[in-house]
Amino acid sequence: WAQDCQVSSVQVMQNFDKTRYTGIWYAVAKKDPEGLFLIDNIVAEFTIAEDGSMTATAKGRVIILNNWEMCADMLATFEVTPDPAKFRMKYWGAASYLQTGNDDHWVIDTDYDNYAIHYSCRLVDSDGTCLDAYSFIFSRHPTGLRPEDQRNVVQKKTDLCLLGKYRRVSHTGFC
Ligand code: ODT
Repeated sequence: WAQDCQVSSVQVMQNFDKTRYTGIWYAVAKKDPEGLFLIDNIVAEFTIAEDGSMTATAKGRVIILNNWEMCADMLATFEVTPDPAKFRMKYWGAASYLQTGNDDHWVIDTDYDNYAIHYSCRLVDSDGTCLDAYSFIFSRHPTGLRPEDQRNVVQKKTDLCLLGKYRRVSHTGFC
């Protein structure tokens, strides 16, 4: 059985519970999209608003205007879709010169307490595979993934056809 790498057949988290997903997540690994934005020291915090919708903030080290290194303060709102683990993420920066966008935001897998795997395909090719994806591996622990979660994360990276395309995200206290 060969992997088809079709974006439309990506398996996402079953019965995703956005309430259990709230709180702080540390990015420990990242597959970058074209035009890398967040480099490292990436921390996201998810909240459920009063109306029940999911929102998030994120910080991370970025380099803008060719050579200016700074800590980006980002905000996002999430629009629901018929699949509870698939959102549309509208995002913008606290400062106007930061990136804005509207991306798919899929939760591939999480145990809510230790790890989460996020995936976004920005551009689907005519053959149904992804031409420009990015993906975050999140941990509740700034030190990284627990050894017992690693096997599962490797399996999901493989399922996403992204094995070997991630880099480690360091946390040095820059942000
Ligand atoms: O870094 C890149 O190259 C691509 C990522 C750009 C989008 C970052 C926008 C973050 C907005 C605030 C959101 C928080 C939650 C994030 C969870 C997963 C990553 C998008």
